[in-house]
This record gives sequence, structure tokens and C-alpha cells, in this order.
Amino acid sequence: MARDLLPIRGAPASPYTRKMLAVLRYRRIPYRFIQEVGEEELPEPKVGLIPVIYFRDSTGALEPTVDSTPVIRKLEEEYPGRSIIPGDPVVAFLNYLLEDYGDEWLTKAMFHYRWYYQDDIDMAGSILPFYRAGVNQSDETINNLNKVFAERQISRLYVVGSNNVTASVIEDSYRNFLSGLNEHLKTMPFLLGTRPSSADFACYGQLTQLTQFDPTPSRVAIREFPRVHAWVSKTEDLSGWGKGEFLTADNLPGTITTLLKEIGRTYVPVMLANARAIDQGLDKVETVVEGKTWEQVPFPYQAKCLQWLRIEFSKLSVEEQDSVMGILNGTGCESLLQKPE
Ligand SMILES: N[C@@H](CCC(=O)N[C@@H](CS)C(=O)NCC(=O)O)C(=O)O
Repeated sequence: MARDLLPIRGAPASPYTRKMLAVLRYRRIPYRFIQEVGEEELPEPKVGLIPVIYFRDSTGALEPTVDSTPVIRKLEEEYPGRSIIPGDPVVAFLNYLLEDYGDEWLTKAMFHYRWYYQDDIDMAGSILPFYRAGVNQSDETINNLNKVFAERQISRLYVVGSNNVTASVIEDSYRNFLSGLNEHLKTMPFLLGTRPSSADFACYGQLTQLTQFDPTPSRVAIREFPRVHAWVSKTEDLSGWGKGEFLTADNLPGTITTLLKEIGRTYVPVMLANARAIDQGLDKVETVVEGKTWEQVPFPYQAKCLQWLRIEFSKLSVEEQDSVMGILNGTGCESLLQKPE
């Protein structure tokens, strides 16, 4: 029997939507992309996030599912071939970590740049409302939506930890990541080898916006890292990419260590401080990222992400865990997996 087109609801300006669309294209999973409100009657997910992927449950009903990381694993089970999870369990763990960094840290830069500087606010505010409402809306309707939407998003900058204290940490980390990825791409076309992994798609999703939509961070990429800009465009549609291998734990290049060090410098202290604040019921996360203060309200979802990462680690054999720790040792990432003193 021919399979249904997999419904995915989302928006072009949503980095996680872009992540999933690129996954579906590379994996050659036939889909239909639903962009507009009311385009098709579909059930709403419990958590109001996009993208929403609709799997069929055992009764044949469409079940709304959110959260790209587990959705990717479910797709691996349901659709064989062209896997984006490396076969070596140690490399698969690094892939999980890099994917979470893309999803949970790079997104801070994405949301920060979009709603912090006036040029970026103006661009996103004037274009994004068309995506959901339709390009045939009147200017008046769009202008009203622009105002309401921009105000709502600006008022939510605190959720990702973007504020006047953290702005320079976020912006330095964006540049450092681009620089690390740029060096890495000189040696191979994807993060973990000559075929793409879910970590590539996570970083790609955020970078579609950072390097190619929002003017302030795009300027950085265009002027200083054109290679990364090109990588983003190419990664959008890898349906024709038919070759390649994943790295194995014994042939990781030094450029991966450099990227892990950048993750260890930023994502790691913030994820740990956030989890601690949630454990202790504090109303503020406070930590230091390379001598600079980080302050934000606790983010319960990111504490769960850390738990999930630790669960992935616990699934490895003792030898595999040792191998992961050997790779992470000295990068700062090892403390994610160590018991606090
Ligand atoms: N962890 C989720 C995050 C999805 C997410 O945060 N989506 C954003 C848009 S990119 C969203 O729907 N935000 C709520 C809103 O815009 O109302 C995933 O990986 O899919």
C-alpha cells in the first residue's frame, strides 16, 4: 500500500520546522507541509509548539507529535534507510550532544538576535505574520499582527536568557560557533563525517535564520563565514546526497574537539546551573560564562534535556562510556555527565 504523505505543520521562520523539513528531504520521506491557519483541520498538540508531525496511531487516527529530537528517532524506526544517527554508539552519543547544543543553545542566539535589535525586529515583525496568515492579507491586518507578535516575542526574550547582561555572551558564542564550524567544514562536509547526522540538521535549522534571515547575525556570516552560509543552503535539500560514512570514535578530527570546547564553555555551565536552580526551587539561574555573568529565569524544559542526555549516556556500555569520557575530557563537556561534588 502506498504510504500517506506525512503531514508536518510549521513555518518557514521556525528553526525546528526547517530542521525537520531538511531531515524529511534527506531521508526521502514523502511529506506535506502545512503552513497556514485553517489550511487543513488537524488536531492540536497538547503543547503549542511547531513543528507538529502527524503520525498515525494504531486506530489510524492522526496523532499530533512535537519535539524534533524524539520525532527524529521515531522516524528512524518507521522509515528504514538513509539513517541520520551514527552507527558507532560513542559517535551517536556525541551526535545527541551536538544536536542538543544546536536545539537548546544556538536557539538562544537565534531568538536573541531576532528580537533584540531594531533592524531585526522590524524585519521579522513585518515578514513573519504573512507566513501564518497568508500573503493575501491586507497591509492593515499584517501591520496589526506585526505589532502584537513582535511585542509578544520581545516580552519572551527572558525565557531563553537574552538580556543586557547576557547579550555579549550570546553574541560571542555565535561567532565562536561559526568559526569552529567553518574550520571543521574545511575537512569534511558534515559534523560527523561525509554524511549528515541529526546534529547537522539541528544546527542547520537555527542557522537558516541566523545566517540567512535576520540581518544582524546574517551580516556576520556573510562577511566572515561565507562557507557556513553556503553549507546552510546546501543542507536544505540533501535528497540527492547518496554517498558518505559517519566517523567512528577512533577517527574524530581535532575540529570536533574545538567545537566541544565551545560547547563546554557556554552550553555546559548554563545547562548545569539551570538544572541546579530547578532542583533547588530557585527563581533565578546565576552562573559565570568565562568571567561574564549569566542570569536568567529557570527553564524547566532544558533541565529535562539534560536528563535525557544523561539517559542516553546511561544506555552505553562501560567501555563506550569510558570512550565518551576520553573524548570529552578537557573540553568542559565531561561535567555534564559527572555527579556534582
Ligand atoms: N524542542 C522543540 C522546540 C520547538 C519550538 O520551540 N518551536 C517554537 C518555534 S521555532 C515554537 O513553537 N514556539 C512557540 C510559539 O511560537 O508560540 C523541538 O525540538 O521541536
